[in-house]
Amino acid sequence: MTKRKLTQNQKRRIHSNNVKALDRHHRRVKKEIDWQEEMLGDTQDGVVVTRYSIHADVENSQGEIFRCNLRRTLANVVVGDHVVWRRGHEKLQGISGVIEAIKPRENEIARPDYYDGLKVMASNIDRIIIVSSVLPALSLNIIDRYLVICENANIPAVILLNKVDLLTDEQWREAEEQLEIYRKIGYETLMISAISGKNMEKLTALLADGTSIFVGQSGVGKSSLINYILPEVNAQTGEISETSGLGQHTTTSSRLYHLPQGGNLIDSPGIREFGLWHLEPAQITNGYREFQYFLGTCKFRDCKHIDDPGCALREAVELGKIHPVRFDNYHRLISSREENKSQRHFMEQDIR
Ligand SMILES: Nc1nc2c(ncn2[C@@H]2O[C@H](COP(=O)(O)OP(=O)(O)O)[C@@H](O)[C@H]2O)c(=O)[nH]1
Ligand SMILES: [Mg+2]
Ligand SMILES: [Zn+2]
Repeated sequence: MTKRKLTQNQKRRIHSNNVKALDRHHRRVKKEIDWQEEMLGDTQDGVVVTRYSIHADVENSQGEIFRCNLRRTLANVVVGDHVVWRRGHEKLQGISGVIEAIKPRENEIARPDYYDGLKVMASNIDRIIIVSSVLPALSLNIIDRYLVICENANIPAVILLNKVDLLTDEQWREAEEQLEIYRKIGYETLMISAISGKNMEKLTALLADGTSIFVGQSGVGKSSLINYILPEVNAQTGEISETSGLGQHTTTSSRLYHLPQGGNLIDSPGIREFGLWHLEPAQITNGYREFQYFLGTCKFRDCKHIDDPGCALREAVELGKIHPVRFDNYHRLISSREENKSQRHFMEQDIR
């Protein structure tokens, strides 16, 4: 008998059928409540503060939290979602109500899932905090990759440089110069230390407004920062990685925390280190905010912005209007994308 090779699509389909069958099984075993009209009160507004596999905790306008079932017809409900829900007249099997609808999202953050394509992880985010550090060495290339994601998701980004307690005066000045590249194009930056507490009051002030989320490579200090800000979260520090490159899930749920000084922090181990998904070249170009002014003024409409004659971006670099490091990183990002047509490779390739 010859072994038949499954195509990627067939594998995905099999996986997805499996997941659906398991889901039906869980619902039967758990005797999921069939909420009927007469068992429920009026619809009301709420915010999803924790998402578990089959439930979600919803907070009402008084700050009370109710564990809810999700209507089967609902798309993926995520932390940060504004929802319409109904409270049951009685609590049944520990469940207080049911989520009926998700309100339109202002934005969402997704990460690549090997089987399901892009998986939304959280929504309605006011700011993504990109954590980088001086150890492993500060990489502007990685910062740029995260910025491309933030720009495409239309979420403001703040760049943190952590572990500055390890810098000599000389190194401090060099790091400041590198961050200056980003300040010049309008990003907020902050040099901090989760160990010495340097500038942590500036970070907490920043977080006091709106909903924030931390992202960044493994080892940069995200868990340490979360523990500093919210000791009760007790995030594991120093671990190798919370997700595998294949987008496997951890059992830890995503959660929205209210900070003592105001503001919210969404902690989702699954997105702290989310991979870099397969972006189209146009999206990568859109991810460079200072390029936008010059785009469309290149001599050739199909300018690749490499060595094309009359390239407006290159001219802007020569005139000092675009930083050469950003332009180089842009080309690296475009070419690494071309070398790795398959999403899996793109996600796993060297981001160091
Ligand atoms: N020197 C120094 N080390 C830090 C700082 N923040 C975190 N670390 C260390 O860096 C390592 C990785 O930190 P962790 O919070 O687990 O990083 P994560 O992978 O981004 O969550 C741990 O050994 C931390 O103790 C800092 O500000 N200064
Ligand atoms: Mg961590
Ligand atoms: Zn061009």
